[in-house]
Amino acid sequence: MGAGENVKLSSQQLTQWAHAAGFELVGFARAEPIPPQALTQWIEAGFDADLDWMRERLADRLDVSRLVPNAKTVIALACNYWHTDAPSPIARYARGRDYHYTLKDRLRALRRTLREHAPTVKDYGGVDATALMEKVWAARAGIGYVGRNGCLITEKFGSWVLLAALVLDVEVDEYARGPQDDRCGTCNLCVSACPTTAIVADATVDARLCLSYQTIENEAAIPEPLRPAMGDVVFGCDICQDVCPLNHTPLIGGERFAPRPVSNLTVHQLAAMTPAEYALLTPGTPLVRAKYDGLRRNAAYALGAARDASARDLLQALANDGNERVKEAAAWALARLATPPSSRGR
Ligand code: B12
Ligand code: SF4
Ligand code: SF4
Repeated sequence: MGAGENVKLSSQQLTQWAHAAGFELVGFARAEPIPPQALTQWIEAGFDADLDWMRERLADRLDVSRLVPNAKTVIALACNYWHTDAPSPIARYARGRDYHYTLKDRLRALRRTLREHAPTVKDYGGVDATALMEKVWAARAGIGYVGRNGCLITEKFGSWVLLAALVLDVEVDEYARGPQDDRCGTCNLCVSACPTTAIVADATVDARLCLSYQTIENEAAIPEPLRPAMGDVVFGCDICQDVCPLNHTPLIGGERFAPRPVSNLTVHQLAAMTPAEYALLTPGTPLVRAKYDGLRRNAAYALGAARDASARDLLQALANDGNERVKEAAAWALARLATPPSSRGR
């Protein structure tokens, strides 16, 4: 079985295997090229900030047959990760074990079963930092649609899903007819709630303005105009998902997404974290991407954004920190404590 042979895999069988591997949602799309403008316009506008790897494999992203010769099918896969409404300055996806591990484990299990039954099938799969446009494949495979807030929204779990995709060089017997119906309608709640106006058009997020990018990816100082929006945001941002009415009946996700103790820390506690606490609380979570100093830098900005006067002593200590980024953030926060909010409340 595989390229060249006219054999089709059963989508029902593959769905069962994917469910057994731990994926809640499964869909099938034909591996047709993606219209380039879905990605090139975004990059040309500079919305990719300094995510250079988005440009580097542009051609592969748009045509999966460059990844798997004679690619016929893309299986889109999703896991529900929602757990709790308890407030935390850490975005939901990052409160537990790093989802990359969980989804990769599940993908490995699915591939293992596939190989047992169809050993000659060639595949390419991955989670997040691969050359696959996961939201486009999820939409094409009928798992949901890309909402105005730029997230893939599903009927069952809202947008509280994380995605993976697997390209095969064999057809399946049934494909989705395309994205689910757009249910955003005239709603604009995400656009008005975004504190930095990062949703610049329908389904289009300018990463440069997005607090998710700024708090996770940007190692340099966060641009000054964005800092006042960081009051409750230290790592990642869920604001445009929290306000979404399609997210208001969430279901609890699997144990492997359960929040860990680090998600109970307040902004103040995150800013005051010692290296020993960091070493105890963050390994295995996505927070390690920001590293110790990145988390404290973000938390210092957040204290300043909230004009938290009770943090003055802590900020004064951080303003003498050994790390330049933490120092700069603490100095900005202290200066902000000394200035009253403007008439716009910032
Ligand atoms: C770059 C990136 C970011 C950037 C840009 C965000 C964005 N909206 O694209 C930044 C750093 C800001 C970011 C933030 C977040 N991210 Co992110 N990110 C990615 C990444 C690596 C690439 C996405 C991408 O290519 N964007 C570029 C744009 C141009 O492509 P696009 O998003 O697909 O959008 C176009 C198409 O969808 C097209 N379109 C719409 N419908 C259809 C239908 C069809 C058929 C076609 C052809 C096209 C099409 O219209 C859009 C505009 O042109 C993906 C992983 C991956 N490999 O795909 C994760 C991913 C999108 N991120 C994810 C998550 C969880 C987040 C955050 C929620 C994290 C957080 N809590 O802080 C935020 C959400 C911010 C937001 N409102 O979008 C999840 C999203 C899950 C979901 N339910 O959507 C992904 C899929 C990772 C994963 N494996 O689960 N992210
Ligand atoms: S994640 Fe936050 S900053 Fe980014 S678009 Fe959504 S609300 Fe705006
Ligand atoms: S908040 Fe409203 S407009 Fe935004 S994604 Fe949800 S339904 Fe769509």
